[in-house]
Amino acid sequence: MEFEWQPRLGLGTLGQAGHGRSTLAAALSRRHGYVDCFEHTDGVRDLIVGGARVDAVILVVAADEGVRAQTREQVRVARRVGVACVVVFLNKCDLVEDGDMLGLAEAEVRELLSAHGFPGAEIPVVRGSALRALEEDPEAVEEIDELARRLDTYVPDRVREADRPFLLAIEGVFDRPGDAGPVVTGRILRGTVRSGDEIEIVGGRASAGRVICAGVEIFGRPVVEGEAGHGVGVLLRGVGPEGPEVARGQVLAAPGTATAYRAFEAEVYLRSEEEGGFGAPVAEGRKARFFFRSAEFTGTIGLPEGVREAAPGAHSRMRVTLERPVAMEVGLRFVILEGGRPVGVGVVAGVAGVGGVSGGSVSGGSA
Ligand SMILES: Nc1nc2c(ncn2[C@@H]2O[C@H](COP(=O)(O)OP(=O)(O)OP(=O)(O)O)[C@@H](O)[C@H]2O)c(=O)[nH]1
Ligand SMILES: [Mg+2]
Repeated sequence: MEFEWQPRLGLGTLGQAGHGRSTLAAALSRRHGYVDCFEHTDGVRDLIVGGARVDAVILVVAADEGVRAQTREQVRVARRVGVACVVVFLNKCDLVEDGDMLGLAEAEVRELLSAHGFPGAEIPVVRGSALRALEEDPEAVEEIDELARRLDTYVPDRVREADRPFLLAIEGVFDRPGDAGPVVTGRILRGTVRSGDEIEIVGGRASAGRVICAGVEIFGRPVVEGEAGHGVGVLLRGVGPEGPEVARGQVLAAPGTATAYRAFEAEVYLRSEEEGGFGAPVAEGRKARFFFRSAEFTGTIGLPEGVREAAPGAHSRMRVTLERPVAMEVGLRFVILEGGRPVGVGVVAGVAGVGGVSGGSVSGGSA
């Protein structure tokens, strides 16, 4: 075959339970490399808890049933946690003889995707039968190949972390005699940093502002450049008393590329008691610790309009107000801690101005 699918992306399958996620993942993996089948029935939990980055999801919709409740909820959450790309596989077409019905099912999915801010009109919808493909039916196999081709052409290549704007999560701050300013240590999450670069300090208790990188070190040795993935020391010039201060929990960022917020919306999975989570439902107004990147912050949990409690062992939506601003963006993951134990995992789904989040509720079902 001339076409060759490279598993260059984080890909997962979503869809209503029973619509054929596992069968499709098996059919696609067998011919074109690894595709992750989110294992939980609701799929939403995998989007929130799954550590691996998901570049795109294949939304599996059984043609004989069409869009169902889980399909809707998954599309909503996928959008909220920042999944950039969706491709649809209209499965079980072997069960549907009526071409009009296939057209209707396709239109329904496109409409659902559009309602949540995905480009529903242009998203590829491939019709097929994962089960027949697994049984080596040639026509069904060709449909799977078509799905792989559409994934290859439609889903953009992942941007290398090193090619994105510089971002470092500050883990430590040290003063050394003879240096022009403090040395900040941490891991470079994105981009690169070099001596002479202008850097913005964002978030945290300390006042933020712009400083200059006066040197980069790896294991205490000066280097020309630090790159995404490296643990580095960054020597800063221009930090306090007149300039900004610097502390653990802030980030260093390329100027203008990071913003700190106190209030944010999130999609959260609270662990069940058996998983080490809360023993009882979490009420509105409860305080907890939120761990972002390299530090913990105290915050207050808010719940959607009309919701009194968030249940352990389930997915919920929250609006959190932190005591101090943290650099964040949609898609950023965090852990909720209680007495030092991880009791929940969340993904930032929306942000609002520092200190001034406008009135109340977590936004509803549609985007
Ligand atoms: N007729 C037909 N049946 C299919 C097709 N794909 C999957 N099935 C059947 O549908 C049922 C569910 O398929 P799975 O792949 O287990 O679905 P799933 O979405 O992973 O479901 P859960 O993991 O149980 O939530 C199984 O009995 C499959 O054999 C298909 O293309 N045509
Ligand atoms: Mg399955």
